[in-house]
Amino acid sequence: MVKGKKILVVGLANKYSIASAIASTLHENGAILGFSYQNERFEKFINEFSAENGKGFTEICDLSKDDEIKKLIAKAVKKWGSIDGIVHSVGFAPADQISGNIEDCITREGFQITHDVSSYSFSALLKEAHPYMTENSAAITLTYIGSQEATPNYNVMGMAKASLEASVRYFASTLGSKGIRVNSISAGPIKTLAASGIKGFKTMLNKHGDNTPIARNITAKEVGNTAAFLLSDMSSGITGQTIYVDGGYNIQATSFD
Ligand code: NAD
Ligand code: 0WE
Repeated sequence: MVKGKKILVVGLANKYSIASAIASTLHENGAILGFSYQNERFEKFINEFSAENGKGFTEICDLSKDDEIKKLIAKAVKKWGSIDGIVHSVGFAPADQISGNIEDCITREGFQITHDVSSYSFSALLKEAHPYMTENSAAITLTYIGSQEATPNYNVMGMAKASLEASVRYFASTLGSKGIRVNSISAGPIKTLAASGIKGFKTMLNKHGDNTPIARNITAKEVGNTAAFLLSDMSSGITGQTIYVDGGYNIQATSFD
């Protein structure tokens, strides 16, 4: 499906990361992977993971810094000559921006940081990488239904995800003629590092699982499989979309039971 494709994976922190499940599936399907990580804290894990799953390279990259994004893409181009795929699996909000009522928690600085790291970073990557992306290449990012529905506590992240989904449409629109497709996966809740920092997450996860058409939560592996499809030529007719991997949760109306 993605055999021989050179794919850059951004947003791997540990084995629970959605990026980890995506990278394993890509590796199992013959892709060559390069990884970037946010800071030194993740270096050991990334190097070990890359040795087992990558056959590519690893590079530190704080996505809030333009010069680090430039260096990352330069490294990929130096190693590979061109790029066939990008996985962006990154999100961050200061903790106070994703807790309580929006009118109490939103701040100018919190809004700016959340949108910078969670939305602009995807645009920044594509802005830098697109000249080196091949015909039949693809980029994906991860989003959440809180972009479309006012979800308790998700707050400023929801606003940033709405911006991220819009950016997918804008980049898909102009990069399509160059053979580059851009899509997002809207995943149902999964227990990861980012999620474990959220109070009441476990209760939410259980309720969510009971309220999906498939009567369970989705797995990171299921996101990985969809990611491999979207990065492969099997999805050549799909661009600018938000693909829901949420067990069908999003198609239901509010239950009045
Ligand atoms: P995670 O904590 O494993 O991954 C988040 C990643 O973002 C980490 O690798 C972290 O290092 C990286 N990151 C944060 N700030 C960064 C910066 N300034 N520069 C570079 N990297 C930075 O958690 P995850 O749940 O795997 O999250 C991945 C994506 O999936 C996020 O976009 C998240 O919003 C999305 N998502 C998660 C869920 C869920 O329930 N876990 C559901 C839907 C969508
Ligand atoms: O996108 C996310 C979580 C992203 C996230 C998580 C944290 C926790 C630690 C972003 N920033 C931070 N900052 C921290 O300091 N998800 C889709 C998972 C998630 O987060 C929620 C959810 C769900 C689901 C927050 C509130 C309500 C639901």
